[in-house]
Formats: sequence, C-alpha cells, structure tokens
Amino acid sequence: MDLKGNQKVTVVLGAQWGDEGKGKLVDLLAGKADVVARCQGGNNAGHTVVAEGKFYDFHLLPSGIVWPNCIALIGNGVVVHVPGLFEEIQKNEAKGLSGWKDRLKISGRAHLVFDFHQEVDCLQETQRQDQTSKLGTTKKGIGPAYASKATRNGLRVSDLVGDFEAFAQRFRNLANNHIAHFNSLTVNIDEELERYKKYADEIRPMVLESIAFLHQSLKEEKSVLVEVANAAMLDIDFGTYPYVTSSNCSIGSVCTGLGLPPKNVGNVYGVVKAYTTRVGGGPFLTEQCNEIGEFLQRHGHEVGVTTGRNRRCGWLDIPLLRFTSMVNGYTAIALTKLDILDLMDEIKMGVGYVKDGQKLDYFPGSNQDFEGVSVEYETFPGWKSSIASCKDFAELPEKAKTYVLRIEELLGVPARDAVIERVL
Ligand code: 2SA
Ligand code: GDP
Ligand code: MG
Repeated sequence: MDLKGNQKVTVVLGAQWGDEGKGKLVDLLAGKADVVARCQGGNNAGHTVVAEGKFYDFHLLPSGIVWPNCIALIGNGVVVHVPGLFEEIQKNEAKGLSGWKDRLKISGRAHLVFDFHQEVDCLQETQRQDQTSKLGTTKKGIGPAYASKATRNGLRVSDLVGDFEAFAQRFRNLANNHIAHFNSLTVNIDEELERYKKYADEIRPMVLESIAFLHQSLKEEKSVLVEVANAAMLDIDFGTYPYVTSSNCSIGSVCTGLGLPPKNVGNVYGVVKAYTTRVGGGPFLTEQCNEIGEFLQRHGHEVGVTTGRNRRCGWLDIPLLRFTSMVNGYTAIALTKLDILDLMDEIKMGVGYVKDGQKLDYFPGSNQDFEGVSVEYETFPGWKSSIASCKDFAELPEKAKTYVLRIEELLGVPARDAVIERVL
C-alpha cells in the first residue's frame, strides 16, 4: 500500500461501532508514513498496538507514534485532555516509547477537555434515568467538551499557550458556567489554573499551525496517514443517535478535523471486524445475547481498552456495512479478527433487514425506525481450523475464503488483499 503520490492522504476508519482493530492497521501502514494524524475524538478512543512484543494502548496519541519515522499530529478536530495526554505518554514511555518529544505535534485549534467536563459527563449519565436512556459514555468528558466548542465558550490549545491571564479569565467563566448548571459540581479554579500554567509550558513546544504544516507536508510529497478514531456508527450525524459519540467519525472528519479538502483524500480503508461488537447503549440488530455472544466476547477478548467494559457481541451486519460504505466510500476493507471464528461450527451473516414483511432498502435513521426490524441471515459452515499462520487470502481455508468473498460480493468493495496478519 503506497501512501505517496498525488498529495493524497490515506485514511483508516472504523466501519462498525469501533474496536475493529484500527490501531493495528495504522501501525502496519505507519511504517511507510511520514505523518500520522488524528482528526477527531479524544481519549475516549482506545487503540491497541503490538510492536516488538509490547502492548501499547493509545487514546489521544496517534497510534503511529511508535514509529520513529513518523510525525504524530493531533489535529484541530480533536479534543485534548492535557493531564490525560501526559499520563498516556508516561505510561507508554514506561513500556519503551521514546523520541515522542520531537515527533508529537498538536494543533493550536484543538479544543481542551477539562476535569469538570469529565465530571459533567458522569453527572449527565447519572441523570439519564433508566438503563435504556443511558448512553454508556466513556466518561472522558467528550460530549461536554464538544458542547463547549459548539456554544463557542470552549478554550483551545492556542489559548492555553498564549496570554495566560486571558486564558485564566475565560477558564473562570467556563468553569463558573458549568457550576451554575450542575449544583453538585465543585471546581477549585485557582488550583486548576496553577496546574494549567505548568501544562502550558510543557505543551508549548509541540503546538503548531497544523493546517499549513499538513499542506506543506503534502507539497513536499510526504506520505500522510489519517487515523479516524471511534467509528462510523458512532458518528454524531450518521450513527445510531443518541447512542453515538459527539464528533463526526466518518470521512467528513478528515476535511473538518484537519483542514484538508476532498481532493486530498486518497485511499479510504474501512476496518471491519469479522463479527460485530459495540460498547455502551443503543440498537444492535445482530447482537447475540446468548452463548454465541458470550463465546465471541470471551474468545475475542472483547473488553474496552479505555474503560474495561465487556463489549456486546453479535454476527456481522451487512446492511450496516453497506450504509457506512455509502457514507465513507471505502476503497477497500481490512477484515480483522477472522481467526476468532476459527472454532465455530457455523457462522451467520446478517444480509438484510425486514420490517412489516418488506425488505428495508435503507439503514434505520432513528430509534423508532429500529422497532420491529428483524434480520435475515445467511449461514456458513465453520472452517474449524486455525488461520493463525495465514498471511494472505490465498492461505485461508476454502470455507474462510467463501466467507470473505461473500462479504466482498455483498458490499462491492475489495477485501481480499486486505486480510491482514493476526497480532495476538
Ligand atoms: P463518549 O465517551 O461520549 O464518546 O461515548 C459515547 C458512545 O461512544 C462509544 N465509544 C466507544 N465505543 C467503542 N470503543 C471506544 N473506545 C474504547 C475502546 C471504549 C472503552 O477502544 O474499547 O474502553 O469502553 C469508544 N469510545 C466511545 C461509547 O461506548 C458510547 O456508546
Ligand atoms: P481499535 O479501537 O479499532 O484500534 O481497536 P481496539 O484496539 O480497541 O480493539 C481491537 C482488539 O483486537 C485489539 O486488542 C487488537 O490487538 C485485536 N486484534 C486486531 N486485529 C486482530 C486479529 O486479526 N485477530 C485477533 N485475534 N485480534 C485482533
Ligand atoms: Mg478501540
């Protein structure tokens, strides 16, 4: 996969509800990249990278940071919790991450997430009365921080590293504004400002005007890889609203979160897990609340990288993938975790949605639309052998090939060349 040429960026994004293995694909591609950029989300994301036998988990840091050849850029569309960023750096330094100071760059336009945003996230979840109205957020303050951005009260990285008195004044206003809305919220504003004064000095050397930097990199024929965190079905516009995150995590985020026009978008790799998982609340039509779901959860180690929650599991959902493919325009899909199906006697694939006896030719756009929808399945015999050593499509057992080819056929997007090596 050549990332160079025509000043186009290569994009990796999640095609389902997240945790498809984007971190792994980014890591595979980043070896050839000069810049790896994050364009949205915050430290709600959790990306696992296994490099030289070490397990890294990245949340705010672009996963490409492990490669010494890569500049890792946190773009303008990201929301940054500065204490969390430094904690993440320290944790990964202890595992062997080095040289990050020269390679980590942060857009001055990125918005800040404060501790009170995180506390408000928790309070809002508590206020959502019953289990069905709870979103199951990661409690990282993502929604409240994007809300501050949208109401134009937010503070940006450039504010933090600029005139500190002006920052302090706006911080006071923002904190007091939140305290006024949430009775139980307490913020020690003076202590917070002391803390942030130190962070300002630490972060200043990494801050840059990221749009000029990216365009210059492309002009110099540098190869740029974009890592979109979370996933298409968690997109605030296209996902299963309100059970979504608070950013756009589809292809549009590459333009809005990095300042790149569509003409600079090249290959778009949709990462697809061979079955489906979701963490948090919301509709999930192919979910298996039975021993199959339990098997996938246990055998697939389906546990949240950020929160440690068990992920909900079910069969692959083709109508969902068709929808996200329509929105994102995948040039290829990268299929992951096919090996988790190795032991299954039979494997099902959701291929159509039916409501009131009619086949649905669109993906439901609201919670009400999901009511009364059932799934049509195709059943495949399991291959009942380990694909651990298979490095490409040709090496897969025939029955596994049939499964992959059917996905390709139903989506009309190539998947074969993108069957990538296992990491565990
Ligand atoms: P938030 O915190 O406001 O973004 O939560 C809103 C919804 O978005 C979901 N969400 C995620 N889903 C899958 N993976 C995510 N990252 C972590 C991981 C999750 C974890 O890699 O495992 O550790 O639990 C992620 N981040 C946000 C979230 O579950 C809500 O449904
Ligand atoms: P991301 O958020 O999309 O980057 O994915 P996560 O890191 O949250 O979760 C994906 C998990 O699946 C990680 O633990 C990966 O190491 C693991 N993984 C990725 N691809 C494969 C695969 O092909 N086989 C197996 N067994 N595990 C995989
Ligand atoms: Mg994840």
